[in-house]
Amino acid sequence: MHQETLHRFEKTSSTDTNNSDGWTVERLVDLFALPFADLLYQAQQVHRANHDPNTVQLSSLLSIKTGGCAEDCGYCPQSARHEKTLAATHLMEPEAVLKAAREAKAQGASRFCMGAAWREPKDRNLEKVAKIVAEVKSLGLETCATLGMLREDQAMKLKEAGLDYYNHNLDTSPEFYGHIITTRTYEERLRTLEHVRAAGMKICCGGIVGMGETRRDRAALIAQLANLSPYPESVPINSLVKVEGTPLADAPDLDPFEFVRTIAVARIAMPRAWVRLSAGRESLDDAMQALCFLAGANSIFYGDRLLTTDNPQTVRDKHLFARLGLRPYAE
Ligand code: SAM
Ligand code: DTB
Ligand code: SF4
Repeated sequence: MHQETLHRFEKTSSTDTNNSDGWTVERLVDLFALPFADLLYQAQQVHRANHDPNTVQLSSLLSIKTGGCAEDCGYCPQSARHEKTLAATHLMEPEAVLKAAREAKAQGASRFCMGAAWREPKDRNLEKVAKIVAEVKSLGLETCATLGMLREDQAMKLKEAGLDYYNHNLDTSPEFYGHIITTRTYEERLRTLEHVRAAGMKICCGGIVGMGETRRDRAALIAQLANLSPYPESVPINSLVKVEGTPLADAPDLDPFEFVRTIAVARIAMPRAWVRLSAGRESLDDAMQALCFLAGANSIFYGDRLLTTDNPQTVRDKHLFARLGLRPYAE
């Protein structure tokens, strides 16, 4: 289907984003358990009914404030509570952020995502970020930020500044969550998502697989996401990047086919979302990435760095897109 037609459809159809019949964990576990070919076939059908299957959206990331974070997220190299910690930086100057945003745009990114290692932003920092957001937006890029927990008035300020998406992940199932993070609750995360919605922004919310969770946990994460009403417009599926010095540095490897299955189940449960093949592409070979696109991933992080770790080089992604006949999404 042509992209323009799809977008008109997106604006007029709201029924499929509400999931009024709900997704149970059981139903999603059953999808996970399908033979691989059957699962991918279903995911492809849903994908093709809702998206141009040869278009992939490109989001570039920048860490605008790195390290020294008060939270204890077990996967994260930016926590100040782990054995090895990254040096904490100040919030970047607007001009340096804009330079990175211009470069991302020149490389073909359509969305620019700014990340800060905060539990929550202080009001004076939020003002600074809001100004940066307005300037990035004026370059003609979609904007996204991930700054930790937000109050509703803070979300309103970001919306007024021109922020399109707010990223705040649920990370894993409610049951497994306490094994990974103890300094903020699942409920608090859900509350931030409510504030983002109330402010009228789009939600970018997903999680991480490969942290030692079970398949049922992966299904339960997707159930949480899919049953948000409406479900997130953007769903990043990260594969754990194992960073030395973090508690999860030695987490057992996850079978890459299970990662592909997670993407397929997310696609089936959230037909219209951008499902992003997110962190962890450095450890997936080209064939595995192609399977992720077949399973319904239609967005990637694009650019040589994620926040603090490496991502595939842009030249390599351009080559992969050419080999697969994929085009970057452009509005
Ligand atoms: N501090 C803010 C917060 O946590 O909400 C924003 C930045 S935080 C780094 C954004 C997300 O990056 C986390 O929620 C997590 O899902 C993801 N992330 C962080 N470290 C990761 C890792 N080592 N592997 C995969 N994903 C990771
Ligand atoms: C998301 O879900 N993944 C991105 C983004 N949202 C902010 C972050 C991935 C971080 C990977 C580890 C790092 O580079 O520090
Ligand atoms: Fe801090 Fe975010 Fe890292 Fe958690 S994921 S330690 S909140 S930067």
